[in-house]
Amino acid sequence: MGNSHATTIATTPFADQRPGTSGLRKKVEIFKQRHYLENFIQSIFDSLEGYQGASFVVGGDGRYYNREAVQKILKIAAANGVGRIVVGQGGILSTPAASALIRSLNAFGGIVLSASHNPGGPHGDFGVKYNISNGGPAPEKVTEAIYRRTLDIASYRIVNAEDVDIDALGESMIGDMRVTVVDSVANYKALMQTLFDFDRIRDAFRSGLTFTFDAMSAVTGPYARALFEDELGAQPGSVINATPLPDFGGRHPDPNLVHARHLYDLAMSDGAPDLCAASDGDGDRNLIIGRGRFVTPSDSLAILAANATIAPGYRKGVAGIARSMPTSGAADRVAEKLSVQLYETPTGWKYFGNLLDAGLVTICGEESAGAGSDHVREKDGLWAVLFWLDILAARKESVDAIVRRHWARYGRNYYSRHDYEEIASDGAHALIETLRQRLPALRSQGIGALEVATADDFAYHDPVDGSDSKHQGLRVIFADGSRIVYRLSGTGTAGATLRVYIERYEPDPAQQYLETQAALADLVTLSRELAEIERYTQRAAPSVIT
Ligand code: VG1
Ligand code: CO
Repeated sequence: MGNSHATTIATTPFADQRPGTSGLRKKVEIFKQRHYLENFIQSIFDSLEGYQGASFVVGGDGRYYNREAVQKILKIAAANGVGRIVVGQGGILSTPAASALIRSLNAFGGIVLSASHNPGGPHGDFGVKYNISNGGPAPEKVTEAIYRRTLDIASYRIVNAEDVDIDALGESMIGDMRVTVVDSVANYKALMQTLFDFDRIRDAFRSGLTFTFDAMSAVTGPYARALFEDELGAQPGSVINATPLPDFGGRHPDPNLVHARHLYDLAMSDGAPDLCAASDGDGDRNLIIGRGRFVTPSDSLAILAANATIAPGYRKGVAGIARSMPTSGAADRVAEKLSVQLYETPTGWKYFGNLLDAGLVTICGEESAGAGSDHVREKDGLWAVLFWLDILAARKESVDAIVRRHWARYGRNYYSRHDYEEIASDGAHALIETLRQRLPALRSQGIGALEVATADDFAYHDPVDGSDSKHQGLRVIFADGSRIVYRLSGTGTAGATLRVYIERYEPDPAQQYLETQAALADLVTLSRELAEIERYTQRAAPSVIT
């Protein structure tokens, strides 16, 4: 077979939206439209230079349409002159495992199929993300080029060939392109073994550490079984919902206090495991709940950074810490104590890539249940869980004790995010626009008796490549360090989602044990009044509070 089998198919531009924070996410029905996926994949190749003959990685979270999409991508890649594609068995690769594989193989890039924590199934969401050679999400200049191409694409190329068997490990050819099907877990597992003390964690399990990991019927099931049960000796059955299902069993694979409520209830119950954890659809998020103690993602980031040298992979210490702007300032206090730089970036993992590549930061994270390090260029759910297990094994203290000590030492950042989902897009944009206009007045006059230290529309200047990203969220920072941040989601697929992030710092240990919403009540009320949320969204209360 050769490229003689490739045909060029006429098509028309289809783009109605820029790819968001994490690639292109749409309803399955849209992706299944004639030429839709094909157009997007061709637009990716059209935006790249010098990839002919090179290797790419392809895999996804196993959701509905994953397998069909893999086959189409293989045929389009072959027709575009790609040299080799490495596919996870069955089309399965978690987002961090795909990132790791791109790096291990020195691949040109990778295509990751996922809509992350969004629901799956025929009526759910699908997504495509392009990752570059460092293993991370494509930076804005690349996603922008892809988007521009989708506006004027006129044809795509595809090889006429039989589907490739992606379930059997091994090599085959499609046109002139080599296809290698690899074990989805092996490379990732080997990487984790270089970072954490597996013997120590094994001993902890042997000595009775109890653990429940919920894979939420999504991609981490096979990874979690291989790592926690087979390799580390956690009790069989510690990993629940371990089989990836195309519709995630009809649930949202979103490890938060709403969609993983059962895990929270388990952690708060009598006889709860020492650690309860979960990951999302594509395996890049993490949820950490100790017995009787939920750990906010912002606190988790800070605690991992503060304890980093416990893990063999970070024994030399951290070069710097990065967090997304809406993430709480807990990590800032740790960076200060460690005398390392803290970088504040816009929301979305792609902004961490340059900092990691340049060696400026070792650990980074987001309030949205994402944490990771320079081992890959994506956030990594199982990495965070292994890190916690290693810390628990080393410190031989409970999650609760570790968190309390952390607060006593660094202070507590009370933190909550209020989401108003699926609101009308016009109203959402009007709210942001109106508030943006009012920021200068807030800055100079304050709000009632409250002194405003900063009120701005967050902009980021990348210290590595010098690029600027504007309009990354409105923030109102008060003189005492409390903050209210407003931004619109870039990952939703229906209407708009307004996210409101609320934070208050409490240095006094005697005041660190209030219920979170109670501790933030005044700021929550203020957040609604300030932006006239009800008026613009027709909602008196948020749909999700995390
Ligand atoms: C959300 C989170 C953001 C995260 C992004 C992708 O984006 O807020 O922190 O990076 O999802 O995560 P947004 O624009 O909806 O707020 V994932 O697990 O969906 O790749
Ligand atoms: Co995800």
